[in-house]
Amino acid sequence: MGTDPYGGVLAYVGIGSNLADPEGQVRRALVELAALPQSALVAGSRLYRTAPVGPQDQPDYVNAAVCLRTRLTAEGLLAALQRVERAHGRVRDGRRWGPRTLDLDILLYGEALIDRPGLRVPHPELANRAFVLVPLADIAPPRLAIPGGGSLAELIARCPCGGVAALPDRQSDCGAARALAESPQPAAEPAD
Ligand code: A4P
Ligand code: MG
Repeated sequence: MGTDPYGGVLAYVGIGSNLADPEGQVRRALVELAALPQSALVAGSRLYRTAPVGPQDQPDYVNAAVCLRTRLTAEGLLAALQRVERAHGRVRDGRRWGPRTLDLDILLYGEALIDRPGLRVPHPELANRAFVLVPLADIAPPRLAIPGGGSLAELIARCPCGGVAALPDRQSDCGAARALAESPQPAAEPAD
């Protein structure tokens, strides 16, 4: 799964929030990601309430994942995601794995393996995190190859998937995105 016949690359983006109405932050982010330039939303996962990984003195998170078809480069996509994070009032206080209004991580960018200062893809913690793998499994096939590390199904089999619970679905947002993904028709081409 990489470059597809309609142009662009299939990229998977992880979404997380545990401050200032996390569910609202994630639902707004889904809408904003659908509007990224040179990109089209292919699918959105359910939303999940997840126990914090890392420092425990922080609230539970809400996590989700989306699949985008994009003509942005990986660096261009990262810059676009960071603009969305800033619009959500994300402040980086330097605390690793600390609380945040919105975190957008590039999980996968086609079949690319990227290891540059400021960008590592697949996301280095992907294989260890149920809060990433469970939403990803909503929108990606089990056979999806993770560059450098087996299939999605293999990663899920190895990862303890506790502490992750789906929130009730709401048709208004990612339900529509999932309907699009399940349609036999190709989605509209992303705008240039
Ligand atoms: N960066 C490198 N690769 C990437 C990538 N693939 N996608 C760089 C996005 N950014 C990438 O990120 C620091 C730098 O990583 C960026 O400037 C970018 O150039 P950041 O968002 O400022 O810092 P961070 O997110 O605190 O760091 P880190 O280590 O990426 O944290 P994670 O891995 O995002 O983990 N528990 C639950 N339940 N749910 C969560 O969502 N999230 C975290 C944060 C911790 N615990 C959690 C959750
Ligand atoms: Mg991050």
